[in-house]
Amino acid sequence: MRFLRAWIAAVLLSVLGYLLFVVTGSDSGAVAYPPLRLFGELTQLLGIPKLFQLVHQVFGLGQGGKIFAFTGVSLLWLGGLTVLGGLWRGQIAGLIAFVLMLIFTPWYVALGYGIAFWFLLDAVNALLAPRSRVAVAGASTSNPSTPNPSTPNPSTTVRAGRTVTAPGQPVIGQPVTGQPDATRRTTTALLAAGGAAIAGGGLTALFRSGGETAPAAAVITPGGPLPFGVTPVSQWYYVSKNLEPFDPKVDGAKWRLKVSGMVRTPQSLTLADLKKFSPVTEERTLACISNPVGGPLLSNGVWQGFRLSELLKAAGVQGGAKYLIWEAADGYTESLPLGRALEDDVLLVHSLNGQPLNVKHGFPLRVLIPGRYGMKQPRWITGIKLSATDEPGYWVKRGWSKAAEVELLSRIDQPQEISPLMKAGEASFIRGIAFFGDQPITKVEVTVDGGKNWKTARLIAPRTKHAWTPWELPFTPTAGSYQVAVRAFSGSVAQKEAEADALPEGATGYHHFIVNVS
Ligand SMILES: Nc1nc2c(c(=O)[nH]1)N[C@H]1C(S)=C(S)[C@@H](COP(=O)(O)O)O[C@H]1N2
Ligand SMILES: [Mo]
Repeated sequence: MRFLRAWIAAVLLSVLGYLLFVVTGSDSGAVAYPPLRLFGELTQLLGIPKLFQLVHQVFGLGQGGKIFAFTGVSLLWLGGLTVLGGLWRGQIAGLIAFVLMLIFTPWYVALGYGIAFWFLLDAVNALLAPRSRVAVAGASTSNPSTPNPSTPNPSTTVRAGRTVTAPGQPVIGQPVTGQPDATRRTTTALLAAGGAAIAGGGLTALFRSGGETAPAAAVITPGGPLPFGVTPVSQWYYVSKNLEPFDPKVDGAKWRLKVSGMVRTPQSLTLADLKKFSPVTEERTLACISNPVGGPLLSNGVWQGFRLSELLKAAGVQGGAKYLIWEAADGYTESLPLGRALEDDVLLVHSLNGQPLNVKHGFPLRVLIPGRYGMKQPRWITGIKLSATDEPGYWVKRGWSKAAEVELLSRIDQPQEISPLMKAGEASFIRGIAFFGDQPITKVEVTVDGGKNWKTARLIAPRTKHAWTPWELPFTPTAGSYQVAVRAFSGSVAQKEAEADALPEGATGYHHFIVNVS
């Protein structure tokens, strides 16, 4: 019972904290949500390459790892508070919670939650605890051989302002009937059920987004084919360090892009101010470093924005500056050597496929750097800091590549890897895309016999040098089993054949699978 009450208090604390977090705006770092902080700390641990690999080997790929991590965190958080509240009364439990939370939250958050837990626990105990000798005796008779050390001293359960004997309650000292107060029981049940419903509902909401979300650290199993042209926003791949409901919802009216650090004229720009830079529209492919060979974590879109170099010119970069540090509304950070940042292919974009960026994909402004994986390109940016020293980015600190330059890749989309369908004697094509960031694809080869023979595919010229290159090879199969694979070239650079996991530098190896034709 004590543990049930502690659990109720823990759930109430979590729900109230979450409401506070939402009301104060998830993009203000001032009021953090401790379970999320804990999640951040744990993913930092999971970013340790060996540990990451292990978790994914044990728990499978894709969404599994993230759900595992979040479930673990929830258990740790709710379980931890429940144990504290079950063993100690409010003041002590709150104090211990405060001290433990100092490990992963700022002191003022830890303090607030410590105090809140103290009061909530006392309140829940006062409301629901047995408050007469009879009830206490009842608790111990039901378990006579193991006196419960956490059962409060009967005298302390009688609280000021509460009547000890309510109508219908057994009189103190009377023999135990084993019948706890029905009202209290109902209240407990209702509160517990409500708490469970809220906790359950919350968790469901968190994962409603289904198989789409994955940390940069996640590996996803190959999915359906990619549309070869522009990826509709609704089908655009999505990866975030945040659980999707916690992605920052930036208020466009209040938003400012701050340029600070080693600049002559620090800037604070509104969305309207961005219009003064010359507009650039370009089709570009974006890929996640955790995309496995043949995986779905890459998309191709038409972006609209302006050149970072123009903004930096306006701010006037000082002599000693060597790095550009990105700041984002979700606390994500990344950095880029200044030399790369000044090249005129680095864009700040506010639109995708003719629409303003939506929340998921970075409203109001995100970074595009050709030749680098998505992790180098923050969304929801709020600041650009010029610095003499580098600051490793969010995923870099968690074991991922520092430069995150894209690997030369190619993939087969038709037939699909999952349930490949080809009919004997029917004239068809093997199709797919190849991509090498800012470098051109010059040749794509396809084998249908496990690599004994390679045929050159026809390339469909990409509309821009930063978009993927579609390719196709006519193929009229006869009945049988085919080991198909693809490999791409960029001038003298050949796609790596050696298979490597996505962590830490991005996956390599040929996309290959078996097609049975009948
Ligand atoms: N602020 C912020 N920017 C971010 C991330 C993030 O978690 N927070 N994730 C990065 C990663 S790992 C990738 S692959 C891309 C994904 O962008 P998309 O979901 O719009 O495709 O955003 C990048 N930018
Ligand atoms: Mo990513």
